[in-house]
Amino acid sequence: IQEPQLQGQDTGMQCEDDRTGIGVETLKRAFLDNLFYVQGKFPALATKHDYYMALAYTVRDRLLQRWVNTAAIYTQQGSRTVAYLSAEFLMGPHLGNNLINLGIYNQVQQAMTELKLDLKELLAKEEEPGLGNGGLGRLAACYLDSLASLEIPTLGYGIRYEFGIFDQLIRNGWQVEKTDKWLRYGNPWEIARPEWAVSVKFGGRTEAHKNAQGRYRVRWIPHKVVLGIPYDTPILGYKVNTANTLRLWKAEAPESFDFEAFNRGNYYGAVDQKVTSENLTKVLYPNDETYEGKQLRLEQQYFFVSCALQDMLRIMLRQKLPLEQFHEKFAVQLNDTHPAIAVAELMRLLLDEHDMDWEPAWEITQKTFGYTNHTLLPEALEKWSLKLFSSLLPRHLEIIYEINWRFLEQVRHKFGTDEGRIGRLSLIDENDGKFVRMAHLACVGSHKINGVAALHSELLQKTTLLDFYEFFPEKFTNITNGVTPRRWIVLSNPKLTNLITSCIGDNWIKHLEDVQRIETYAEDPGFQQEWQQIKRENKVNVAEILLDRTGVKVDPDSLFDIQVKRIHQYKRQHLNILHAITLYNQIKQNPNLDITPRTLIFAGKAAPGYYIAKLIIKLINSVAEVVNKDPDIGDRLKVVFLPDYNVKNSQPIYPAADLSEQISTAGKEASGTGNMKFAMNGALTIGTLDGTNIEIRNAVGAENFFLFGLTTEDVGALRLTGYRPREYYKENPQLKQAIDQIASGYFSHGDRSLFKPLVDLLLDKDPFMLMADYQPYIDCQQQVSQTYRDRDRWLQMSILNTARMGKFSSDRAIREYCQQIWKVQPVPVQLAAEKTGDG
Ligand code: GPW
Repeated sequence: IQEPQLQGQDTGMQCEDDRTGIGVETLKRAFLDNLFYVQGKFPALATKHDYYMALAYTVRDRLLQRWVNTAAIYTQQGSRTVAYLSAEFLMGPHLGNNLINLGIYNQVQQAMTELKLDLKELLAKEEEPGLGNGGLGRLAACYLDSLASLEIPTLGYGIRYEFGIFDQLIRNGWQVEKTDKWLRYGNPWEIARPEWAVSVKFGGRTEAHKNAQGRYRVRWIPHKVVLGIPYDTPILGYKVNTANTLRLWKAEAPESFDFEAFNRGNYYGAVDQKVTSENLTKVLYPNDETYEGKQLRLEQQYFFVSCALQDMLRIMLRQKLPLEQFHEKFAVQLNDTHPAIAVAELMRLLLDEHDMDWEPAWEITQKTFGYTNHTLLPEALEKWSLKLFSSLLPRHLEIIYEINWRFLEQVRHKFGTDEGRIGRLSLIDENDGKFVRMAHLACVGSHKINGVAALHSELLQKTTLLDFYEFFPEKFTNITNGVTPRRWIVLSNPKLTNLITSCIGDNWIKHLEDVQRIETYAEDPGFQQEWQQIKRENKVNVAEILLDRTGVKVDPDSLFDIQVKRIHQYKRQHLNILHAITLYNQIKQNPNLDITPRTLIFAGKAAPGYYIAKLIIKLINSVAEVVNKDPDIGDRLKVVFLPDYNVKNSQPIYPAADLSEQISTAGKEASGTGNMKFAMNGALTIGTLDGTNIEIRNAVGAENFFLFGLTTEDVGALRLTGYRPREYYKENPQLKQAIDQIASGYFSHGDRSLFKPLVDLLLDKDPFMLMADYQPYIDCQQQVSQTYRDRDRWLQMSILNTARMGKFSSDRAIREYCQQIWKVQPVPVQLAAEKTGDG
């Protein structure tokens, strides 16, 4: 895909180093060498997985020089560094991405071909590190790619879950969860750094003592201690030498003398302790946007945050920087409230472990943190019961009380004694039991608070965080999300990449605004023809995947209408399925109906405990079963649920879409990022005025976007005036028929009870207003079908969508974070060979 650029020409001479050279002959030799010396195999005995590992190590060797150099330069220069704290990093497979960013995809492909191997097959062997649930974790991964590509010194800090997000199977139409054993065959991308292990305390009590100056200090006597072991993964930027670090922490039992003494003669007791400690980082909580108040989850959050902050302090001490400069050395970003305990932990470290006084410690803390909010959904706002919190983190609770007391004093000073306001702002929720409000802690402890789309940031200021906005408006800002074009165009859609590059060169890969330049071809018949051809080939590819994984045969010439994302009521997959049923009924009522043939593709996981979401999956599969086998329907409509949606499985999907479903209830989807991946790959969007849909529509032009549905204001007004979903059902025959069929067992072999909970919910409460949005959605889909028949118009719209998506590169988002929040500059990295000019 790209030319080699950094060094190395394959001259056929033996001048290249086996660990760094990127000529085809060198790559082949290095690959076979790794097969022998790392996997201990010769080709006759090697499995596909052995070959994958040998290739991964060959690529890793080429990363290492950049990684080591990057670290050396950051250390030498004492560079200001971004620390991105996130409970989730949904990285996706590393191999393909590293080949792209190294600029050696083509050479490696050729090397493998010459060895009679298929690079695609080897890429497919990589177990994906699924250390995230969905959008939030994937955003962190896109941001690491952009940070490295923009040469910004960065450490990503998180948890090395032994089991990531579960694998999804579909059995009899239901979701079944299977453990994700991603580390089973080893992970060639990480290096353990046990020499930088840290201890993390839990539970116990605190006591006062006096320091050397005779001032009161607090000592924490914990109930247990757990070791954190860092595992580092290099994150290479696109065609730069910067390789930053993703540092994930694994919990282990400490083997201290005390511990052994305590367990003397009790071997089983000692092993039991070990098991309990290591449980901490066993598994990712699979809930997306609902918090669950579980002790282990709070332990995970505190564990990785404490490891990260202690690691930063270690780096400062090693670089001989005074701790008063903490906020100058590090800009720490909180990815939602999952790491918000960092505010109290940094205070504790500075006060208790480094003997600082409150005022300077608090100033440093506030200047250090930025907080990104990712949701307005009340069920996602984390709050921990005081009982749990105090038993696990007694010292942090004391610190939070002190922060709160001082903060509320300031509030009283500014607004007078307004008890209502004080109650709303307090870090402690006392409405119904007592809780620590993590978003409040994050707001008070940060110098900047941002939402992730224009609408979301506005709503934050007007609703969820209104009181905080009134108190410190200058802290609030918006940074609209973005996604990396390296993974989501170059790697996922090589054909489109080549077409674009052949027209305008490859600068757009680093500067996505440049892709605008294909606009001049939007009506060019030759270009349109190629555009269409590529889309068709990408659809054929997905058709093969669907046949292979589901047994359903779909027509690549039908309109591919795709909704892939976590299953959630607010995302309204069930509104989409109501459209499927409506189309089905229209064909059944008029068997000769000349409708635009469609393939409806769904994919996504439901949280294992989210009953209605799982029922929606069952409904999709039940409708699919009836529709797909009905001879009256034929190729005019197919419904498919692709199991086990993850980063790897999603990469072929975006390039194959004609229509992107972004149909959340207005005001509920903070941003959305799948919407960007689709539009960049030339899909048109059908969507509500929600999250980033609004900004995508503004960018691509209203005439190139299918808009429908209630606005956020409409939603609020309708709720206030009394929303009666059943009225819509009664008055709309198409809607009534669809709901009645679901209720009557039409899709469930006559079983009337199966979908009753869902039907009742829609008719009685309909919290996400599907009934109100149904007809506008159906009408808009009719528009889509009409437009699709005008091939030239559709192609023009598709090209313009890709051309106008420049704003939605994560590079743009990261530049904004750097300027507005982090105040951090690029630090270019040169390789020794480049410096001496002999490379
Ligand atoms: F609830 N998001 C997510 F805000 O994927 F924490 N998981 C989550 O737990 C949360 C948010 C949380 C998503 C938003 O739903 C999506 O709209 C947004 O695009 C994405 O985060 C990245 O900002």
